[in-house]
Amino acid sequence: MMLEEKVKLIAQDLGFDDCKFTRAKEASHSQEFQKWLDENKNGDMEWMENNPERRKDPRLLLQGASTVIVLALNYFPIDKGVSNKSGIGRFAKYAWGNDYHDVIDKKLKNFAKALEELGGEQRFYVDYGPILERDFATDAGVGWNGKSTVQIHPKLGTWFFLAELVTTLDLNPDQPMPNRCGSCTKCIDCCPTDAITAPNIMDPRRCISYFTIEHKGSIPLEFREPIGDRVFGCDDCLEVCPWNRFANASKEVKFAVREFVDMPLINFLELNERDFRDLFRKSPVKRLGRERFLRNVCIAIGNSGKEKDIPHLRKALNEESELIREHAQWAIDAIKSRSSIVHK
Ligand code: B12
Ligand code: SF4
Ligand code: SF4
Repeated sequence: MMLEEKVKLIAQDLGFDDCKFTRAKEASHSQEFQKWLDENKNGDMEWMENNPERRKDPRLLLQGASTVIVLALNYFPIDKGVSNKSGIGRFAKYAWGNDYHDVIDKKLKNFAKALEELGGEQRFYVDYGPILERDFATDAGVGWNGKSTVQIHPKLGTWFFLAELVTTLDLNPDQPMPNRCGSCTKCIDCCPTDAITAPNIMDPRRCISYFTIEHKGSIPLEFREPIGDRVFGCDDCLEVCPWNRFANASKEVKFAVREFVDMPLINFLELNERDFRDLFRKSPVKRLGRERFLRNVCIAIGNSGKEKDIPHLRKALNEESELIREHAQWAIDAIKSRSSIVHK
């Protein structure tokens, strides 16, 4: 069996949905990335500024790096209608199950061990690593970077994670595929905050995913209403993508839908630190922390709640955190101003 086939078999055995190879070389859009940094589009994500040269070129990650192995893992959950009930906040689908970092990290460790036996030395990454994952995914022919900047796979659509192993093994590269967005602009048109400023250019400082997951402080007033009932991430530019018509449910049991996805928003206001940690154990939401999560919950109640929710928000006005108090007050005012319009 050829080395390439052996590696693809390892990926399949570990449950990955796709595995492709490309050369370890400077990322094809390293200049665009530098421009993005120079324009401070990383916002609060200061960690993106750390050693940008390394992020642009995987040869700086491992001496003798020859190949980038790019992996795709489907996370599409079976939707039981959870996202449509009133009084329930919306979590991005990628967070409906257990934290993908932990799930994929385990698989990558085993992958690296198997490659060692084939004579390779490697570093592996999923999300947190200093590598432009979508550039290498495109070069390897996993899919193409859609106008939303999300990588589209011809069979999985938008609903998959990326992971990479940078290895000294010399593997024959796969062929990139053409960009198949065509004249479609659905993702650009649907974005509630106009964060996709041009095809393939997204400004995180306008993105709901950024505000609800990465942003540390108070949410700027102009973005609070467009956030709607979202409490963690945003899927709008993914949901509308026509390439999702082929998507099937993920086979990974650890991505099975967790109970918190279906919990009434007001119940989240009752969580103390320990309850929060217990409820979101092994979930990516845990890393957000209770304070920022309740900030998001207040906005979602402010946008979708009713007068009966006001007493719950009033309780939140006694929180120690100024961040929570300020967002709870905003939510009370938003509900009141809506109901005064209705009563007029
Ligand atoms: C920072 C980050 C974010 C930020 C910024 C996103 C962004 N678009 O930059 C925020 C918090 C907003 C975010 C949101 C989301 N993220 Co995120 N994120 C990342 C992270 C850590 C870095 C991305 C990055 O380098 N951004 C900098 C910009 C410049 O790079 P880029 O968007 O990848 O753009 C490249 C191309 O677009 C290209 N390019 C630029 N200009 C042009 C012009 C033309 C004409 C062309 C052809 C190409 C091109 O060059 C750029 C550099 O390579 C990656 C993991 C990683 N290490 O790569 C995950 C990652 C991109 N995120 C992921 C996910 C799942 C999401 C969300 C779907 C989560 C959610 N539902 O809320 C959203 C999607 C929002 C969106 N439209 O992108 C997945 C995406 C998987 C996929 N199928 O694409 C990744 C790969 C994590 C993973 N390992 O699976 N994310
Ligand atoms: S994740 Fe939401 S806010 Fe961000 S670019 Fe996509 S649609 Fe716009
Ligand atoms: S919605 Fe349309 S333009 Fe956007 S990524 Fe999907 S196919 Fe491309």
